[in-house]
Amino acid sequence: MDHGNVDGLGFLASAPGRGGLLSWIGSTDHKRIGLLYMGCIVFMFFCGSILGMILRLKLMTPGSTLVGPQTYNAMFTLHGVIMIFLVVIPSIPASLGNILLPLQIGAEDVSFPRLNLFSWWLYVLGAVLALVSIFTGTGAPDTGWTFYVPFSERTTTNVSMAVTAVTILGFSSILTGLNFVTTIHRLRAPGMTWTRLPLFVWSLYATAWIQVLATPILGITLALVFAERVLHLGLFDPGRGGDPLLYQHLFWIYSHPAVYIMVLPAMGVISDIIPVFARKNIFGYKMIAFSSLAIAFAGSLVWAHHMFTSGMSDTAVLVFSFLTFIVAIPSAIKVFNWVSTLYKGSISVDPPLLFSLGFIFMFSVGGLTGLVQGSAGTDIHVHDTYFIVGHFHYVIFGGTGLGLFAALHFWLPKIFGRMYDKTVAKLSFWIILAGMNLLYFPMFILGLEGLPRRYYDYLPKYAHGQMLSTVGSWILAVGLVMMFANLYRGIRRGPLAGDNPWGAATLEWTTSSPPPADNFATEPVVTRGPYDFRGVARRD
Ligand code: HEM
Ligand SMILES: [Cu+2]
Repeated sequence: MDHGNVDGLGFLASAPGRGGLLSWIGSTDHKRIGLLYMGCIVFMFFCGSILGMILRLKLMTPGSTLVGPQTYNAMFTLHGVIMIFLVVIPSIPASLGNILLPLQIGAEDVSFPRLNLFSWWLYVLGAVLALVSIFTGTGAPDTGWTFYVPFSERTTTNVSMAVTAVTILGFSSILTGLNFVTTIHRLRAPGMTWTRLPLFVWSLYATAWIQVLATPILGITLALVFAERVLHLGLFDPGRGGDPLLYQHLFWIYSHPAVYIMVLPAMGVISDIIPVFARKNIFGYKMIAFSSLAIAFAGSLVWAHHMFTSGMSDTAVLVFSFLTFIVAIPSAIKVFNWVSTLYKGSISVDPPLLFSLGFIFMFSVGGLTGLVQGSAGTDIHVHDTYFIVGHFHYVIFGGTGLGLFAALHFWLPKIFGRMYDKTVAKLSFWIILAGMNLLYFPMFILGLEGLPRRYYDYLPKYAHGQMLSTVGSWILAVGLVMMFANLYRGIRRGPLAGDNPWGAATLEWTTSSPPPADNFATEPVVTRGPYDFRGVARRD
């Protein structure tokens, strides 16, 4: 049965008498909830990118231009808060994970559909509070997204509301994680053994454990900052006998694992895409599945590599530096296995594969520069310089961002039943890749030359690199607009995609596009692995 559902629109169609907005914001269908997340995330990405573009415009030339220093501080704070907490952390797990997890394991929904909807409402509440914090109180938060004490306790800007917002977002993330762990344990279709799980599901599983175990620490820590501001307890504020290093430990015990909440699902996406476009079973399935868990575990032990210059003991610096290098091993295993899967594959260069290759390239640059920061000696030189800004944009934008774009190009035809223009998609990929590298590569050089991050003004000797970087941001913006416009147009009036346009072997491709409300006409029985392409045809 090909493209059976597009006319009936599957889960996108409203049930008789229950149409309109309410049937979306009150829906417990995991696919609808996933799309609600996706809409919010794309909107927040737009807001965050505009802020980033303005920051870049300000930095194009030295001196006081465009915005004042206080506004600049508020803008990089909001850019960071929006991009981290409202875009990248929920991006793949909460939107595509929600849509795909039940489909990939052959379930009708997640374990707790109402809790799932509640998570989304918490996300909306957190997002609204974060945005309201800009316009209320005595000024937009200006601490940076890390809310470091003692400044975050003493500044008169609206930090209390911002930390409340982030705490609420944390609860949303914890509940999603709980839901996913339970779903994967309990709702797998007959025959869906642990070694037949698609690798995207494995990555969601590892991510969910981090969400459940690490996120409460962020909630508690930021609640304590709030309490300090209101009650002046003196836990963190050295002026009251508190310990600012304690804050940094608590903050990074969450926030380092959080970078794996951001990147593991993207790695899962890449692991699902590469075999399809190489038409080969994934090389080293068990190693990739296991390395997700290993990254989640080892990644929870390395938080203090953010604090090498904070005055910790030398022993602590040594230990955390060593542990940091260990995380590189499971990450490298994945990269090697993806490349081995491509080797001698029958490769079709479709947009999802291009974005995946972009991920591997950008993530490798980000990962290797991460080792520069992981070794304590070199980190002292690059700490708090633009090198860091370059590094994390390569990892989270070049990595997670491109992973998300790969996933959108891979799965939107399934979710909406229609195909975008592939030529435009490929063109937008190349423009995005060029823009990203022109935007972020100069930052490595600027950082090595000593340009500090988060400074409003800079010496003229940095002007050349800053200018290049700003031009890169314009190229990137053109590519992003082109990509989103193409996807939107495809969803609205692209040609019908069919049930399995890429010839993939995971379960979601066996149901119609878009899938019906309860996913499968009859409960699927799984008899083979997720990357076994025997007898699976490509559509064109
Ligand atoms: C349109 C693309 C983007 C541009 C032009 C851009 C630009 C910038 C600039 C200029 C800064 C400030 C650096 C400073 O003065 O310290 C910054 C910081 C930051 N950006 Fe981006 N960025 C973009 C996309 C992203 C994305 C997609 C993410 C998340 C994945 C992200 C996360 C961050 C974070 C966490 C900071 C640190 C804020 C801080 O220093 O507190 N950015 N970005
Ligand atoms: Cu870290």
